[in-house]
Amino acid sequence: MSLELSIIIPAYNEDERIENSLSTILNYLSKTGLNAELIVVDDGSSDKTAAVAEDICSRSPEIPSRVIRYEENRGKGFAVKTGLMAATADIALFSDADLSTPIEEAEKLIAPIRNGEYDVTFGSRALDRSLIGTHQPWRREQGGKVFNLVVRLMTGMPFWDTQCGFKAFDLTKFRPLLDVMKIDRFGFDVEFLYVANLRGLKLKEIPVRWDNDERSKVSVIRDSIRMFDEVRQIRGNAKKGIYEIK
Ligand SMILES: Nc1nc2c(ncn2[C@@H]2O[C@H](COP(=O)(O)OP(=O)(O)O)[C@@H](O)[C@H]2O)c(=O)[nH]1
Ligand SMILES: [Mg+2]
Repeated sequence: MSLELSIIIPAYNEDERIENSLSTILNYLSKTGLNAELIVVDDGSSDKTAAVAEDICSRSPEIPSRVIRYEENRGKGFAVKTGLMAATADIALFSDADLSTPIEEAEKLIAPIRNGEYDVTFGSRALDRSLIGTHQPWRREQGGKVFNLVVRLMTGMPFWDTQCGFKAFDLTKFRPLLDVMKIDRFGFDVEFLYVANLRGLKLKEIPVRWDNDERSKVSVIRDSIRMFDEVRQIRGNAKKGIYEIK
């Protein structure tokens, strides 16, 4: 039977959280019979992330899995792109390593791609707030709203939450676009959606559950400044025509 799905987990210093998350995903795959591979991308962690991931994966030899590791921390965007390039199924899903969106929500994103309705589907915490169990800290939540407003104004995209760490792709259509992607850190989601939209792919923002894990790796000040700068770069690149088909 051919592979239906590649699940990609970008991971930076996740040796505390990843064991539980990977076990949950592997159990979900066994239970549902979904024919998927699991790809963990260790983004230059200084802890035991890769070793822990390899150990958990080796306990489920019936499920194809791989841990990709590089030495230098390059950012979540770089990690996700590395995973998408390595994926061998036609549909890929990436998820944050803490499974703040439970893996059971995967079907909501995958089904519309499988049936050809959409090419990129992405989780949203803005469309149905009743699905949020544990909220992000107030400061992060407000920051997220401001960020999304800026994204709407600067890119003209009609979405309410570009940053949820749960997104799926029809790789037959999305993989060729990876060549023009420039953003390696947390602004990469905006670039993904911007370029996909520009190139005529069909995008759908889908409400998903979210139970925030407080052990965030995001530094509010440093990463927010970088993210706004990355959105500015995306706009600059768009004006220069970098994202157009050559
Ligand atoms: N902070 C951070 N996360 C990274 C990086 N590279 C990959 N990641 C992964 O990106 C995801 C970010 O999740 P998390 O820290 O929980 O962010 P939050 O839930 O938005 O606060 C996790 O899966 C991280 O392991 C990086 O350079 N920095
Ligand atoms: Mg998190």
